Amino acid sequence: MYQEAWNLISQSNNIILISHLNPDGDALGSSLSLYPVLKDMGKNVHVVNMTLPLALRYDFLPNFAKIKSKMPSKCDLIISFDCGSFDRLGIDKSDIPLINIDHHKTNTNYGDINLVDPGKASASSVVLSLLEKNDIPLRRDVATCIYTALAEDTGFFSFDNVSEKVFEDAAKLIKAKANPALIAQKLKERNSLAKLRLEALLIDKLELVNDAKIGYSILTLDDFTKCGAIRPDSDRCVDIIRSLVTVELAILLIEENHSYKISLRSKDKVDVSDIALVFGGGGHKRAAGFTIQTKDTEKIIDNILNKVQI
Ligand SMILES: [Mn+2]
Repeated sequence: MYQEAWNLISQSNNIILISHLNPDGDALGSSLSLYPVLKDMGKNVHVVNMTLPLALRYDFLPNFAKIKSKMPSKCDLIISFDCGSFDRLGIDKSDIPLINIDHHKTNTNYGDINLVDPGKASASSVVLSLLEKNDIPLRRDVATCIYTALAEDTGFFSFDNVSEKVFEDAAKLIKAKANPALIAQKLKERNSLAKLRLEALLIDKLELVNDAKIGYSILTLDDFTKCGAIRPDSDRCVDIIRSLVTVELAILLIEENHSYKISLRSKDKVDVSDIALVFGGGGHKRAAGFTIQTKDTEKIIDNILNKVQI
């Protein structure tokens, strides 16, 4: 598969690197990590994400400013990153060949070539393997992107996807001059006041059920306005709910224009990707999500609680 993917990349000239809507560090880091490599190979490269605005905490990633929210007209290959299903790319179906680079166990294998390895802690680790198998030396800008993605998807080396291999990969990236302290500071210590206000509101509205083993909260569009917050300010807010000592399952409902986005997190008893799959979403064992076209939050919560036994 890796060889087949590399052959297709080598034969293509106009390449789009695209990641999932509401991108996280893995989505942006893994897609940006291939940009300098493909440019060095003489390709025309476009980095696309259909979300606006992007979270600014990722602005230190090399080539972040190159990300556009529009598909270029000329293209002969699309490479998608960290995206479990085609609809999460936010683009129309086309006949353009697609390489799907991912690590979600719920991935629907929607690519013509699928480099999907659920054993990897991040999509960027799949990119790292692709580069290593083709003897591409690790440049500092590439290492920074891959490390950022790996650090965020492992909760800065604290989640249960952390293994010896993760640290081996991290060591290689640091050897290639990725800067762990700087990356951590850029990602974790640049919150806006609006985000902190949103987090305070979320805690204020927190509901606990099942002997406080399940915690859920709701952020409405009004809440965002009240706090002066924008959508990326709610990234990782669901982790605050999971951090409560009794909570096994954390649920956060975030209102969108015509729907609700539901984020699910678990400690060790619930596989939240199973729940997300029931509602047409996907993800990992400890982190998953889905979108639902209703504004009836009571019904959403009831439906989720009916699927869980803890
Ligand atoms: Mn990921």
